[in-house]
Amino acid sequence: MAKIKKKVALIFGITGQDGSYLAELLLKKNYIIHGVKRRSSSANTERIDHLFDSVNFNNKNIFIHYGDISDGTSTLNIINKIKPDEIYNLAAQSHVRVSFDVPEYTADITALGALRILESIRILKLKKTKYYQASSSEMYGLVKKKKSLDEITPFHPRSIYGVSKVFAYHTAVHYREAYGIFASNGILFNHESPRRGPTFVTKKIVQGLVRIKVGLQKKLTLGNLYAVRDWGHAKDYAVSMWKILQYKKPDDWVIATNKENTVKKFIDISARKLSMKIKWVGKGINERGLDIKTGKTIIDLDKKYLRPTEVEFLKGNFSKARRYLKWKPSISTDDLINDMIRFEMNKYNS
Ligand code: NAP
Ligand code: G4F
Repeated sequence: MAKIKKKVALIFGITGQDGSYLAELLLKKNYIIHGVKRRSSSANTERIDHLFDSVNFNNKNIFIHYGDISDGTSTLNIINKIKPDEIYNLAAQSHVRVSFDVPEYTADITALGALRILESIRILKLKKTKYYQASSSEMYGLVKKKKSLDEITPFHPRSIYGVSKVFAYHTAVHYREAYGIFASNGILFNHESPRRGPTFVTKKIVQGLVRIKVGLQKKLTLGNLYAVRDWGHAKDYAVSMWKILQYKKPDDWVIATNKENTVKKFIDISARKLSMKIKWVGKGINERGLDIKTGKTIIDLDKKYLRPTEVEFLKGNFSKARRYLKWKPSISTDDLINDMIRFEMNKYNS
């Protein structure tokens, strides 16, 4: 019987939240996976270490390469060596607030990084290689009407992170139109998980409240409590990335849950699940959350967590993905929070 050739995927950003879930998924789908890791002073592979001894058989299906998407030569060399069937570009300076502090660096990685990968595909004439761009709901930025946003809603980014993602989005569309490259955008709304980086708001809230609960921390300091986000689970969103590249043609897709919550609501739900009840007092930057049982302040605000320009409202309409990709979220925001709390509590329940 003829042997079926395994698909080969190359993941830029494999050490990140999404990269780790995507790698897990593709290994289960029998892919050979190559991941690009940038050099850092610590190992920084904790999100993918488990893949080397469980899902993977004798480490023959997953390979890690040193590289950096700020380095066009290394990016081209890696792509040339592997000649993958699918490239997932998940690499980015992905923190919106940090992009106000390091705008030039953010643009280099988040915007030009995408261009470097697409140029490599073009120069190497890899006609069969499909490209996935991790586009973001941050591109919508200043929305005119607080309604579900879709593939035709105009972009008005509010940070250099958002501006960089708009550049990368249009670069993918351009390489598709100009050179016929199979380049698709997943416009993903916020997605979280136990593996979320510690300075993103959901992880900061869950980690902070759990540490307060077990007596390791006194209070949690945050920024804007009234921003609205559409929070899904990263595991579901990894499935959408794969589906986007399996679709018959390259296209652009909104991936979301179409549910909205404020940061404050996320805190209240998380606290309730931990049997903590919060009473909110004060206004503006002086607003505080008191633990009803003890009367002590457990949440306060600091201007340093506010952004010069905020994205106040994000909710996504994923009808197109539901109809054509047969994708829909399977994990509710409630279960996302349960998953995140369970993970944090397990650190202290031994
Ligand atoms: P993340 O956890 O911050 O992961 C980012 C990944 O990019 C990490 O593996 C990081 O490596 C890597 N990276 C950073 N700079 C690099 C460079 N110069 N060269 C090579 N790799 C580099 O982000 P995520 O939440 O998984 O998100 C994945 C992608 O989706 C990002 O592009 C993000 O902007 C986008 N996105 C995320 C969301 C969301 O809600 N999570 C929504 C829409 C779009 P280190 O581990 O070394 O830092
Ligand atoms: O968790 P965040 O930092 O996520 P943000 O800015 O929405 O960006 C995330 O989602 C994007 C998709 O829309 C991705 F493209 C991007 O890579 C990233 O994954 O902040 C969420 C909201 C913001 O409105 C922020 O102002 O929470 C508010 N917030 C309030 N206090 C805070 C804090 N955000 C952070 N990070 N830290 C706080 O203390």
